[in-house]
Amino acid sequence: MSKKPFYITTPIYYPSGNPHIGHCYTTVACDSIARYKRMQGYDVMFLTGTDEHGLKIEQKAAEAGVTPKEYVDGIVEKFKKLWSYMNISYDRYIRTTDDYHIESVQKIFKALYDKGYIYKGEYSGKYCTPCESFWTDSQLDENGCCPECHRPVKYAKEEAYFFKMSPFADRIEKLLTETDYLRPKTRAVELVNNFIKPGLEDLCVSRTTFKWGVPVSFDDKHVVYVWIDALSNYITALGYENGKYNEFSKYWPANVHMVAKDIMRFHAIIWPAMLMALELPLPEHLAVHGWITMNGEKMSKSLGNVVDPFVLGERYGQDAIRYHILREMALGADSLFSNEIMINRINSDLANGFGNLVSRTVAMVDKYFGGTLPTERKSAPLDDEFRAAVTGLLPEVDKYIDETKIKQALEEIFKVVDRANKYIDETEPWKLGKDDSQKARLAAVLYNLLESIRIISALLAPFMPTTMPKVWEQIGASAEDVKYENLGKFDVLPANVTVHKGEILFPRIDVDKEIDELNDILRKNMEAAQAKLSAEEKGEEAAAPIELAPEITIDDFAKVEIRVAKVVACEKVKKSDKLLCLQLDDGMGGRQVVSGIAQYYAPEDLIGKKLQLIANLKPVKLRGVDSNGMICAADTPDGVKVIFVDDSIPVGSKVR
Ligand code: ME8
Repeated sequence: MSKKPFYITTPIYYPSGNPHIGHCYTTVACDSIARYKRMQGYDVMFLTGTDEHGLKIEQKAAEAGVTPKEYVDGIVEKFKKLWSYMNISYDRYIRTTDDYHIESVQKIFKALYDKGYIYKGEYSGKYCTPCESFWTDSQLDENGCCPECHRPVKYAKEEAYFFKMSPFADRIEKLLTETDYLRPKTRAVELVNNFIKPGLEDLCVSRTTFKWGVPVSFDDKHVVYVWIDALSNYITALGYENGKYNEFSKYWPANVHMVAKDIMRFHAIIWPAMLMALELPLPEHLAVHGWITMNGEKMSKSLGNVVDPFVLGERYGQDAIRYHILREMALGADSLFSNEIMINRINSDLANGFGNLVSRTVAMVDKYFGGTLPTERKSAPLDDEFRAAVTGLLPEVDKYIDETKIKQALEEIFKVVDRANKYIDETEPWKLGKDDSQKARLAAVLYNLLESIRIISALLAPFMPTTMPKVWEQIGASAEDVKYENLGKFDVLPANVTVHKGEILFPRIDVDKEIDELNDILRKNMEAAQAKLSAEEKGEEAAAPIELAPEITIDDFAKVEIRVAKVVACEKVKKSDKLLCLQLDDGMGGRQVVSGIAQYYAPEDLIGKKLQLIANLKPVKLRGVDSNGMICAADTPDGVKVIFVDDSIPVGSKVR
């Protein structure tokens, strides 16, 4: 019998800056579960995407001098590039600017209005523009600022549509406290006490103060405000109320929505309320994880404390990064990002633990049997316990994946890695290898080890999809051997299996050297990100890092003769858009200079002005016109600007 399809989603991310390790966590976690479920034979739909509307995007685009769509297009490319780099196997990528999504959102909004769940009212409160959130006074931080990004909030008031939440309060409370919807369930208490018990407040679902959003179809002064637009993505992406896809009945309700705690409330209360109002089935699970934190705060673009996944991936490989973030984060809790923890984890689990198990085993098959195991094998009582430990792994990992507890799944797998390394110590194959009468025993030990590696690597493949096929190559496992059906039993590899020594899977990292280097790189990246942020806040372009030309001596500089000169005549060079021909009084009888500044100055802007002339530059012809020297100008973000000098400085004066 074929299995029920499996549907898993990440949040749709704001394309308001470069994606960082924090975004990677949810996406890599969902990817691993999606891959695991595919391995189990499920028909999987793994959805991710971007949440592209809102005031923040509109403002950023205006600052960058592009349309909001042009702005988000650029960043969406960066997200997609990162997902491809991190081997994210999403099946669908939704953008809330996609026409089909807009069509569905308009219909959903209208349906909720027609059913009487949406009504028109007025909104007032403290508003944080960068976070696009209204906050109550008690939610503000100790300085009266936004509790999320700690920037100032302002009082705001506007006509708006509201979504009536109260009719769903009882059902939502039951959903959170009596079912397995919310994971971890311990978080239900805070939701019930903070939001449901005091009386569910109606939700503001439209805005009139900006335009970059889905227009309300029956009142075009309003655009749909973030949550109805954003949350609907989980169903519009399947074709709900649009003709683009026809998979709603196949995949809905979702099995797992995974999000971080900052958007738990929206997914635990508002999303179920919306679905109840639309009379749609509810998703099975909402898995809420904590934040990847750095220096005590959530890693986030708006705090500038972000770590670039490309920098880490280039140094340690994508799989090591995937493993590290998955292994550190327990469902519901935060996890601290630190280079030390990451490097130690990679060394202990991947280089010394699993990598070493594979390389030692393959090397021993090579050394003692020329790469191919003999079929004659001799078991020992110890083997049974070892085999049981390895074959017992599959149901454990299955269980943790079904509970969306990835950290625990990996912990179980690595317990068996440790068990296998211990089996090597217990059986001492190097001693068996010295004794010809022990060849059959040695073959049995090595075969058991290869079998354990086959099972472990197949179970690790959803988490580290690039490295595991290399392991299969090394241990001589075929695609069939690592199929899910073969992971609960031994004796699957051919009795006379042949191994192939290969590259080191996870090179050991020199901790002291690497930590200094990496801290330095990450610090520089973060400083650049923070400088860019404060420049953006001031509405400026971020300054590119300045790279100086190689050092020169004073004697080198003395070779350059800079003199003050006055422009006495100026005209455009014929058939050139770029060149102006200047006649200069240089205090030495006059000269002609051609300069590439026609795009920035009209001839009359220059006549009568004094400037700096490189007077001893070798003459050249530009577009057939003689040029004797060069005038000094600066490259600025607004184009080239000539360095004019004070009129009181006589022509011919030397500049030094
Ligand atoms: O909230 N640690 O988008 P967003 C762990 N568009 N996860 C992190 C993280 C961190 N430091 N930083 C971000 C939005 N994330 C809305 C969602 S859904 C209908 C709309 C992850 O770009 C985490 O999954 O702010 C969080 O929930 C998500 O990014 C929010 O990303």
